[in-house]
Amino acid sequence: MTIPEPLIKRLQSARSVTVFTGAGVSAESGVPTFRDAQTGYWSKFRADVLATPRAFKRDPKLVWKWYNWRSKLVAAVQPNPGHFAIAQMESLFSRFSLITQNVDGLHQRAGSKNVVELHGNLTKVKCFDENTMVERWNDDGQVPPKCPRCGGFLRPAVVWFEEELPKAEWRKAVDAIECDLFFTVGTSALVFPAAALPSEAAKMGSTVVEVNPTMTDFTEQAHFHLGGPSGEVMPLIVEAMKSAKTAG
Ligand code: BV8
Repeated sequence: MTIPEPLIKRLQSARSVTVFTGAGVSAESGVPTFRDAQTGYWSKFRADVLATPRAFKRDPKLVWKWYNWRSKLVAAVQPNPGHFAIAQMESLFSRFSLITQNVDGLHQRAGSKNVVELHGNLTKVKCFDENTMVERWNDDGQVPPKCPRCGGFLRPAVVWFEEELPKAEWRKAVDAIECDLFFTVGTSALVFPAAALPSEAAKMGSTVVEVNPTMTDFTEQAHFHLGGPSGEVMPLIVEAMKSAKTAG
């Protein structure tokens, strides 16, 4: 794959860049996406069965065990070249924002410093009743474990369906959509309100680049569609940027 010349020119002149990522960025690390039929989480589990507060109230043990399985899977994998390239982009532009829907923490493990996690983080835990983060608890074998303060159930610190997104993170995402270049990488753009960000960016006049091996509901609105895996495309973007800088 080659990066189109007009995009290289935009990269050269860009001062503000935002990268918005979804599960596709972690696919090459071996983390299942949600919708890819052959591996998607949802192909085995239904979101409404496992990723809502009602599901947790109905069967806290099932939901806790599913997230525990996912957090072990994520701990056992490594970031891929796509994560590392995005981490490098942080220092290539005077204003850079990374907004992710992913809850796997792989951007941080690849070296990205300012990661806006719109949907929380699978490796963190909070009290279901108090909605406060919990760092340490007595692992007495109870599933789910209990909050050391109030005795309520602990839950993963992710945003479930029908839960509001964290206000501060959402504010940061909205502030980042007006930029020179907005990359939407590895997302089907189907889960709202996050999925609205790429089209809002295009409406604000940002040049929007979609990186995805397949077309999505958003593709026709993108100024550029780079049809390849992020682990291959994002390093090419960084390479094009660096060679453009050295060429002066
Ligand atoms: C909200 C964390 C206000 C948990 C996630 C009815 C009632 C209530 C709400 C709604 C409703 N109808 C609609 C809604 C809104 C709802 C929603 O959008 N539902 C959808 C299903 C229609 N949204 C919400 O509920 C949100 N909150 O609206 O609050 C409110 C409050 C109360 C009542 C009403 C409204 C909260 C949504 C957050 C859900 N949490 N994750 C967990 O992980 O378990 S969502 C989860 O799914 C992800 O975070 C992500 O956002 C989404 C998956 O999307 P993608 O990341 O794009 O992944 P996907 O598999 O879909 O696509 C992967 C892509 O990668 C593909 O395009 C593929 O081609 C590509 N790819 C594959 N390989 C590669 C690749 N790309 C590049 N390189 C590769 N190698």
